[in-house]
Amino acid sequence: MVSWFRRKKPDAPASLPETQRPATSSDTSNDVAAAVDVSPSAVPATVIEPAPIAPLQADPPADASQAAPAAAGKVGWRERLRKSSAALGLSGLFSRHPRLDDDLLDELETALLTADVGVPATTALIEDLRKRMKAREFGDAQALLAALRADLIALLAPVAKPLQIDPRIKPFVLLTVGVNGVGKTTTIGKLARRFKDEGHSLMLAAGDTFRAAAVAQLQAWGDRNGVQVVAQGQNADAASVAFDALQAAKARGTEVLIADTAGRLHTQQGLMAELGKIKRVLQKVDASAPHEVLLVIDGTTGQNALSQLRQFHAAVNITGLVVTKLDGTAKGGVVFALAREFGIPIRFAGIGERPEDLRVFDAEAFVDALLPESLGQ
Ligand SMILES: Nc1nc2c(ncn2[C@@H]2O[C@H](COP(=O)(O)OP(=O)(O)O)[C@@H](O)[C@H]2O)c(=O)[nH]1
Ligand SMILES: [Mg+2]
Repeated sequence: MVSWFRRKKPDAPASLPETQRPATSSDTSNDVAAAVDVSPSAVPATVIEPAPIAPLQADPPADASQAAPAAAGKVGWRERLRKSSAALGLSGLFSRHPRLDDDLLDELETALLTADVGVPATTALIEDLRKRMKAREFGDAQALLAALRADLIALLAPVAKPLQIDPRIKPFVLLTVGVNGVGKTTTIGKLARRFKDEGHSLMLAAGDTFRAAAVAQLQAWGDRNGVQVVAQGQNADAASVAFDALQAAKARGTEVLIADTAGRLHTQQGLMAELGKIKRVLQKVDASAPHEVLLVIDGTTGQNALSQLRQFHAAVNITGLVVTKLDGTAKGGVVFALAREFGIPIRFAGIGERPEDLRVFDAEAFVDALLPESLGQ
């Protein structure tokens, strides 16, 4: 399936025309443009070197346990997604309705809607099962459950596309966006750990200059993983932090640069304008940057995730998703709604707060974690 967003040019302009942008004091696009045109040294950034600076690894670590995120199997998913599977409540449902009839489908429909799978995806799933049930395709409820599993996996398969770091692009720039509190900074910390374990050299840019704590939080993750963090003070211009970081990463031959951003500014429009500006300023250093724009979505927000994706996509052309907090929600079904409505790749799933709790999104493992164990998966 060719996703519609892929047909967009990577350098498509941000959807907000300049005239709509609020003239807040923090909106200093002209200042940034000026700063960009003069020597970059005019915008001093602090490159915070972690102490001690860990040597950049050329080879993957010998200790396989460090590669836990990728290696961990389906059991981990099931344990962590207990709340979501409780929401689907399918085990109980099938024992209450052992007969293949409309009551079973009605209750299944309610279960899917409750888990925030959304009306269009739920309707499509139920209609498919109803047609096949009428055609006597299923011998028993267990067969219907197996068909549901296959349908759910088919819905997610087109978006289960892992992020590939193109080694020809140096630095490969990841811009991380999303509303406040969704888990952007935590995800960046987990990604830093993952990329280090994979042997990549990397740098982080503290682009959430709106909150002082956000810079400190990113620096803590950088220290923990021996990764350099480029930061300026609080209220610094986020675009100039990103610009400095990309210049520094380029000068050092760093392989991956991950930029954090604010999730809240004085206004929502101001935030979208700032993100668009960060993207344009990065493109002054490398016309192909950012190479991945990751929208981080909190899995507990339910259907609101769809409108967040719509807004951020209009501003910065989202190329991948991270759905976090799937361990703590009964609304993980929103993943199906996102897949059906947008077709944008889901790169990672956050299923806990530990560094190893960021998993490459795996459609089968996710679906099996939601379904009763009786399927034997
Ligand atoms: N349970 C759980 N908590 C998470 C996950 N990802 C992030 N968090 C927590 O969500 C809170 C907000 O995260 P933060 O990274 O600061 O969000 P940001 O504002 O988007 O940068 C923190 O307490 C994180 O520990 C996850 O996958 N599972
Ligand atoms: Mg943050």
